[in-house]
Amino acid sequence: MRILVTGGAGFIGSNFVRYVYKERPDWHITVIDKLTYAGNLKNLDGLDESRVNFIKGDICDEPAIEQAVADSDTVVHFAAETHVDNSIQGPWPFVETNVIGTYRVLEAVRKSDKRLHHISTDEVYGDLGLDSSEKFSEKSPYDPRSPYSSTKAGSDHLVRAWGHTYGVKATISNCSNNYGPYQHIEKVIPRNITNILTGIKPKLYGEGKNRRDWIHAEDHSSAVLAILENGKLGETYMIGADGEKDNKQLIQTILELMGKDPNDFEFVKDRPGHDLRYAIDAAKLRTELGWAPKYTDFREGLKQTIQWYTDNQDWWQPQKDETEAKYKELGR
Ligand code: NAD
Ligand code: TDX
Repeated sequence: MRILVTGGAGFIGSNFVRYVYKERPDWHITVIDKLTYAGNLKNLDGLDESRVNFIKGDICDEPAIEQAVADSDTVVHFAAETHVDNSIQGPWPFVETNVIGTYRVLEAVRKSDKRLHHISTDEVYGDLGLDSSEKFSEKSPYDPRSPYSSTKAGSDHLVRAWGHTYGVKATISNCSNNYGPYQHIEKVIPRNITNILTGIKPKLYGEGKNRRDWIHAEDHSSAVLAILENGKLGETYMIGADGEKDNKQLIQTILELMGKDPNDFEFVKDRPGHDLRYAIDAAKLRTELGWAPKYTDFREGLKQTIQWYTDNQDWWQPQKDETEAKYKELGR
């Protein structure tokens, strides 16, 4: 099996490459990644070059993606612009990579008749009420509310249409918020772990009441592999691990696990259009494909993640000042 992973030098893509490398020793993995600010070749350090090869390339570059797809048996498409705050400041790269890039990937798999799994997000369904117990499922209506989520929604629609019209052999998954090693320090968990490690107070947007449903990136990876191998073509699967927390609880747990006063954080300006709550019902994935998460104890997963950022300061230090300078301009 020759698998092509787009965006495999990013956070979840590299966790997936590492997972497949470990779980499927007879597979060959090719990563195609543009290495934007969010991609880092160090995320693939230590993997044997005879089993993993890397192409520095843009999924919007038609000949490059066509060739990479033609040389593989199956494609898992992670490459995207992913940070909501960036999408509010400058939406164009999101339209370009998430919509046009996905179009290029689809045309390439159509041309060489390859299997595709498309990685998407729960944010395409909009948000849920803070006090409701409702969860997103495969049947939830699309209602994206940020430039990021609207471009991911657009990419999902393209994938479905290419399956329906041209018979492209595709599946889609919509996952909740991921955490774990190799996540860029712009995102809430690594930002605030590294804030604490550098003597900066953790920052909570608005009143800290917004809720996210956390899953470890390794559990996301095992779910994607299960769908790739046993999912039904044309189907969508929700991925989530029942890890719902509000942002204040999250920051206080990080502070506590790092031996700090749980109230030693500060509130900052809210994100415009800030989605209130996401929560996932992953019953279809669990019952039809027999998938279950390994990281069921969030505190334990968070503890390991804190340890990873503590042990790997060389990995994130070079980006810390620039990342915080960008936030300072936004008042966040
Ligand atoms: P990330 O920002 O850490 O990594 C994205 C990777 O894509 C980077 O390596 C980047 O260099 C690469 N990339 C960007 N534009 C490219 C282009 N034009 N051509 C080739 N490569 C390009 O993102 P992530 O958090 O790992 O997210 C991966 C995927 O998972 C995305 O599709 C995202 O929408 C989805 N997702 C993320 C989460 C989450 O919590 N992070 C949750 C659900 C779904
Ligand atoms: O410092 C912070 N303080 C804070 O309170 C930051 C960076 C964020 N927040 C809040 C905003 C959100 O409510 O924490 C929550 C999580 O924020 P992000 O890490 O930016 O993630 P989110 O906006 O929820 O989107 C993420 O999950 C779904 C990923 O970035 C997306 O790519 C994915 O699709």
